[in-house]
Amino acid sequence: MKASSERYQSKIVLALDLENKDPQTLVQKCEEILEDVYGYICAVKINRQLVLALGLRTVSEIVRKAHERSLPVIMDAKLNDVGHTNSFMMESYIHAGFDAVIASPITGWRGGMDSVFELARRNDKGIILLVYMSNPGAEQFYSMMTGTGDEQKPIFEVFTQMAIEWGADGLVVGSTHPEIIRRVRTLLGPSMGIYSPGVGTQGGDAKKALEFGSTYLIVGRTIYASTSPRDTARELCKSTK
Ligand code: O7M
Repeated sequence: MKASSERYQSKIVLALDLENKDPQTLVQKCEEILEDVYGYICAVKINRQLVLALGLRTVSEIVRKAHERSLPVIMDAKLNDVGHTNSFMMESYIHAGFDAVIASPITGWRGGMDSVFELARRNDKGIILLVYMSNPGAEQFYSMMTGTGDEQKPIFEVFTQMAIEWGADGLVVGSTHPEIIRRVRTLLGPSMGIYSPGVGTQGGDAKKALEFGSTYLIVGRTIYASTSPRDTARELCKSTK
């Protein structure tokens, strides 16, 4: 991610969340948008909705197209099941060529995240953990206090601690919660990447997120649903260098 971000002078991860009932049109649109914003993004994120619509084999072709442009591709699987099914999903995503997979630390380590990290390490892939979501209701759970007495802290701080202990490669914190980004950055130190979705359409401020500690911005509709995705990506890229 660091090399790609430097190469393209961009902090933007394109969320490729396009929809179309016709699979062939959908693939074509994905490739068109990749071509259009090429040069202004540093990575691509693919959601489960695209895998549902196209199947993993076709999605792996899109991954290959992104790789041809030297762009890393992240699978937003939000993995959160028990070990053996997590392993199966992880193996499938690795086989499809993804460079990193997003998982949720909510399972805990033993029989949950342990196999995910083990597979990632063995195959030289990254794991990015979901620490605080961008939606307005995220506070209900992610800010919930846990522990007793002096040990009390919000769940997102526990997740941040887990990410450090487990050796995660990055964290997701919504751009719509800049104060949380600041707190997570303080706990993390400077080295681990914070990926922040929710820029633009969901109300998140790109510059503020970066100023408060984010490393990368995950951006979907603001770019691909704009009248000129290329111009929008270029402007966002330039204004957040
Ligand atoms: O820019 P948008 O709003 O069109 O899309 C945002 C993308 O970020 C979309 O792909 C979501 O799945 C993702 N996302 C969130 O919007 N909020 C979150 O809290 C977390 C994610 C995400 O990427 O999770 C890993």
